[in-house]
Amino acid sequence: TTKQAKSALISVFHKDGLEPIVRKFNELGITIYTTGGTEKFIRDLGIDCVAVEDITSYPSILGGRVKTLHPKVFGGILSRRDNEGDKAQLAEFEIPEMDIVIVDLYPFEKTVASGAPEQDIIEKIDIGGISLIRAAAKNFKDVICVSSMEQYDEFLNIISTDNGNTSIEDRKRFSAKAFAVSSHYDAAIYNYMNEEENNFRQSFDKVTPLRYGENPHQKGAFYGDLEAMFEKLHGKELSFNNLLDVDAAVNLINEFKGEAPTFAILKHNNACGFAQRDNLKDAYVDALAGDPTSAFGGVLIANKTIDLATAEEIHKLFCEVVIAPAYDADALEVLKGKKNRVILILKDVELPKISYRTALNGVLFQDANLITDKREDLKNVTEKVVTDAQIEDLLFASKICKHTKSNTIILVKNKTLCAGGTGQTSRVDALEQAIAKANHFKFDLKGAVMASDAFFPFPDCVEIAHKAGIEAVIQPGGSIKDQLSIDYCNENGIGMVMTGTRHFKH
Ligand code: 93A
Repeated sequence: TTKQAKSALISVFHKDGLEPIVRKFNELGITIYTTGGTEKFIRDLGIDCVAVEDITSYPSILGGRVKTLHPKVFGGILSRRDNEGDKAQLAEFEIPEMDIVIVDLYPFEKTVASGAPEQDIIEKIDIGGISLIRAAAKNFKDVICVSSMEQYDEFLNIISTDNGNTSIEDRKRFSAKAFAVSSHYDAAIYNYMNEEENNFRQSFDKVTPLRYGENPHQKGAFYGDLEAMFEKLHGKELSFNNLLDVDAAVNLINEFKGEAPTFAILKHNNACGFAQRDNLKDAYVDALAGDPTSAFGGVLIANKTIDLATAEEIHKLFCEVVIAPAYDADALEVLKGKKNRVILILKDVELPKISYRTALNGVLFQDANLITDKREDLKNVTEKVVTDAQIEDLLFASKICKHTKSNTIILVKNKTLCAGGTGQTSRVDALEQAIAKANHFKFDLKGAVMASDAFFPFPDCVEIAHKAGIEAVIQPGGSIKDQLSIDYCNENGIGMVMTGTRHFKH
């Protein structure tokens, strides 16, 4: 059905392009209702109009935040023209019908792009305008909604062709466009509010094709900005599996930024060697001693500049990737001695605070695990008070534990990883794997400490640990049977601290 428009509400931020429409309305005898700035623009053209304040008997308040948000405005937009009740209520409350709604929203995106301060950006979140658009678009049976300057020409054409008449097809098409405008507008606000996620998603625009995926028969690619994180100095292309290891390595070493020289060796995303010493060479040598078998073909990462002495040690090992914040020139020459060895500088950048991974037919999203257990978080729950030196080792172990696949148990002594149990289906298995590995590589576990990524459901772990020589334990706590583990520790002189924070990693 066609509709003869008799009234229009105009509230536009940008006044450009409006003049011919307003003149056409004037010519067709269409009554124009309008808001402050738009009213001035129309009156300056010498054309008469009605201010919304005159309908609402209410001034624009809160510095313009509330100007059109009123039943006397929205009633006239949303009323169903074929509904007797609606008609009666418009008459009762003296609400004028609106047949045309023209809105140009506050320029939110432009304001964000201009680098304006947050306060200005927030003020550019249009509330009244977006509501006018939604109301008019909903009532497309009776109202035509012009929600974008792009549509002015087409709209002018429509009303000029048939004396202000609009067809239902036109109104429905303009309604669809209105919802495109409003959803785009809200998505822009959402993106602004979720800055972190937005920046992260933008980095997906860059693609690095990979030779293959996890296995040679799988295709692979990396979506992200590797250059923002690394400077590659040497070596072959990084593979899919290298990238996963590099990710694990970077996240792990990030926990030890600014600490004494620390070296980690990773295989299959878990640390198999890890040590902190007064100098980097010793840290590397002792990390390697933790599990020289696994280290073969591993990914190496240091928290300090790699010097010549360290490089000479590393050069004896077949390893895929070496990562460090910097390299001494002579050290770099030594490391470049193997053609394929990838040498990366890890730039001083913040790591993403969120994470995504595919699951089923979608994507799982979560905040990154940003909690690092600290001295202040520890609650000593046993009669035995853990010593200062033990606390150092416990926190050290907990940081490695946080970056190891669950279920995990990490055994540490004197800032050295003795062994870890990784990715086991039971915590007891993880512990037994760790003890067996430590024994195999001839670690004396007497006086070592244990970290667990989650609570102990039974006292079996502390019992096994005690028998292996472990003297202090760090764990989140929270099991209904915590007390059984605590009792066992008390009977056997073990110290235990609880953190309250679980560190699952899957
Ligand atoms: O601050 S608002 O969200 N509050 C309102 O009630 C309202 N009504 C219309 N902004 C509101 N508008 C917007 O004002 C329109 O979307 C348009 O961008 C602008 C037009 O204001 P003026 O006619 O005073 O220049």
